[in-house]
Amino acid sequence: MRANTVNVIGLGYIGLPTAALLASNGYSVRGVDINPDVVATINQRKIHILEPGLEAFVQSAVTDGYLIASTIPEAADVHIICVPTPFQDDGGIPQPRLDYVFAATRSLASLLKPGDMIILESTSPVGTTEGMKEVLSALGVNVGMIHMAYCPERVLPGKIMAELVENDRVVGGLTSAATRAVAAFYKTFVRGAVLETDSKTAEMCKLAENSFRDVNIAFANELSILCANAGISVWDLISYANHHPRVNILRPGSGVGGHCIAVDPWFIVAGDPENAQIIRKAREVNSHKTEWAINQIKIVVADASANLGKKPRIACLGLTFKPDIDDMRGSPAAYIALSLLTQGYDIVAVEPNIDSHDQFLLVTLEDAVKSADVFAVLVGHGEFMSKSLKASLKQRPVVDLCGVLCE
Ligand code: SAJ
Repeated sequence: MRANTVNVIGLGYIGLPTAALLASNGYSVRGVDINPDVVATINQRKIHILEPGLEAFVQSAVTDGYLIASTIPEAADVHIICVPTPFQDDGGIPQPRLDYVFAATRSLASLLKPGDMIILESTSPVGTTEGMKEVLSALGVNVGMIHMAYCPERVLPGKIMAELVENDRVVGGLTSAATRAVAAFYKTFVRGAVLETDSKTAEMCKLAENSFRDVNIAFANELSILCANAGISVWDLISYANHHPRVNILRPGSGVGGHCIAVDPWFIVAGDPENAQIIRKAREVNSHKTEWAINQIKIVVADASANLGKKPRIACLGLTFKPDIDDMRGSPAAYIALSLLTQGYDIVAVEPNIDSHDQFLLVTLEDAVKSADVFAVLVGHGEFMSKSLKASLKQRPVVDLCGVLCE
């Protein structure tokens, strides 16, 4: 029997697009969030996050009555948990916090009926799906009658609506019956392959994917420092090396930001600190790259100051955590700019993807070129990849962390 009703718990970057997509596929969806403002916004057919295409999906889903937002879940055939899994950083190895996952699990206990599916999509340490089962058992739920599985989200911000449908998915159930039931559910709205495994493999798979990227970016960032010290252009080097048929070096930058790649590897490290050596080192290398960048900028500013005989104005080009988005979460670029600002440097910022910022004076690229003395390219936005910018900055003091002036 096809499932008809779905609770999606947590209406953030993953939950809301998932809820809207399911509604557009004819499911009757209750979107659940503890924040009443989020709930009110969605019920008014609006959205509280920026994601291309999402608003149109939400508008028609709510108008047609397939999506209703609420602060509490109700009885349903499928319950999808998409709540945050932050980590706690007390100075040692950051530890994952599962309070939101377990609170969401507890909120379902009195609603469950035989055959229901509970699916965890939040990035989580290995064993979390089993932990949810224990939480329900402790509350007296007969967990043998519920299909529980882990199915990680894999979408890229900016392309979420397309990737939710097109990407392959990995489904790992606590039992093979759960895996089959949950995989059959995803196949009703996913065009990519739906791969079946167990819950622990699926949990590790998500962490491994993001750690793979972190390790590869760390390699590029380490090369960039080695090359700078050796007087070699890392961008030329990477372009030559990538002509090898089995080499594909990623791009160095101002560090790794966002809420996934800079976080998820710690879930592996926290689970097995002794053996997760490369993964831990990669995190450290990528964080070090950001501190190194701050120092490079200070060196160039000190030179400019001596030449100009005054305090130079620094233009920080880019503040977001990666190119061509407006998301500032965990942004190394914003960290660099803020760190210089709080140390008394004269900073202006060019960020074409946001309208205002409460800490930085935002200026246009044109104004920055006219008024600043030193330029720090912190994010490789499309707007900065122009021949005219390259020409304008040719003879000026520049720290180009993204290679925009070399392309
Ligand atoms: N970055 C570099 N050099 C590169 C590529 C990225 O410095 O060559 C930096 C970016 O500037 C950014 C950070 O890495 O600061 C992360 O950006 P990203 O584009 O690599 O990844 P996210 O965080 O936007 O999305 C990732 C994706 N995971 C993988 O590519 C393995 C996405 O598919 C996941 O769904 C998402 O994490 C998630 O939610 O886990």
